[in-house]
Amino acid sequence: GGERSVTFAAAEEFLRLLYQEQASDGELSLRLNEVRREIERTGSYRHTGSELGFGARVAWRNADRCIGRLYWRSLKIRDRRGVTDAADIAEECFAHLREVTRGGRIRSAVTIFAPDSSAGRGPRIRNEQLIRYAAYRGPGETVLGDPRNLAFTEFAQRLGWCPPRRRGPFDLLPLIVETAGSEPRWFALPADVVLEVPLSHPDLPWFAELGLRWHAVPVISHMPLEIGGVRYPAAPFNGWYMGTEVGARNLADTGRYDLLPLIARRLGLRTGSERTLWRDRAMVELTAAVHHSFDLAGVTITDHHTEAHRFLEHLRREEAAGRRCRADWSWIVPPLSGSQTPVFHRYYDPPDPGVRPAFLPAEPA
Ligand code: HEM
Ligand code: NRG
Repeated sequence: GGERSVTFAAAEEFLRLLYQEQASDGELSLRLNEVRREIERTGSYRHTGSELGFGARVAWRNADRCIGRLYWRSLKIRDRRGVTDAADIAEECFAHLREVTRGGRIRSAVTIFAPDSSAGRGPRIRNEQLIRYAAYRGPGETVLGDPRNLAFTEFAQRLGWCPPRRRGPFDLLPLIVETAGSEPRWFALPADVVLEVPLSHPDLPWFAELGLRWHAVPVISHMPLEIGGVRYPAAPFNGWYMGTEVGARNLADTGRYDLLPLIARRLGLRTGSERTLWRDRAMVELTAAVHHSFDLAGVTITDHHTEAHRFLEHLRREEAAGRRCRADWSWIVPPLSGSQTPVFHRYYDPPDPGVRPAFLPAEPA
């Protein structure tokens, strides 16, 4: 399964959007005829470079959970549709990381591998992000590492990946690539493609001794990209972090690193009663430490106050362009001090799962 043919209707809807937004009408009918014949003959069609670029940028523009959409036009496209061997795909993911990290001056990019077609399934990256930390069970109910990645860590081990001799809370997981008709293969991330930031706090000297860290670049790698009816199952994309993602979620959620009780104790807060707001106070200091540390390391990061204003600017621009901008309130509002940001105090055109081009929900593993 997984092979698919493209409907002309989906191709036409996309090409009309592209020509409406950026080209003349004369060429549209020519291109439509060409694509219609190609679909009849092969069951699919090949996007031109500019169609691919426009499609990927509009998929970002359509990402209703993303607060960072103001810069959707600046997405860099890495067209790697011709790369099909698993080892070469892994190399291209590493090259993506090198090209976007730039010592901390992060830029946004997407690498697009082969689509699903009647000729066969495109490749899949089984990681949810290119860079993730392993998780190990025990003793008892405890977990070492990022509990979110327990199942993935076990999967990697079943494929033959071995954790480092001394297991730690921030061990890098391997990349796992699956190509049509083959077993998934794992590839260790070369050390030089992963930039990490050790966490310290501007006024709390003990904070650095906690040994916390996080990786500089989030690269989501499990969301298929769909453009004009064509589905690209491997299209890893990245921007940069907003501090709350790390400080108020990854390191704070009870199902993740769950660090607020530890930090609150070190802050000398009374954790016996919820009403002292020890969780809230620890979350603020942890997120401030994330901002401070990324700044110190010269790594691009944004904060939720700045980004909320930028997002409202994005809404104004989209409205001025005569477009509707859909947004998912529950994802747009930051997990810290929501009501102190302007994105909290309004509603949005609601998400519509049928909108295309789009980054689609991950396929079940
Ligand atoms: C989600 C910020 C770039 C597509 C998000 C979220 C944040 C965010 C805070 C919510 C994440 C969460 O709560 O887990 C940013 C920032 C960017 C950026 C600061 C800096 C440039 C991008 C780019 C793309 C993108 C380049 C695609 C080309 C998405 C998508 C989601 C998302 C599809 C939803 C992810 C999901 O459903 O799990 N973004 N983003 N973003 N963003 Fe962005
Ligand atoms: N919360 C996730 C990342 C989700 C997407 N966030 C971005 N995307 N900033 C985490 O790893 O914490 N991006 O493309 O920049």
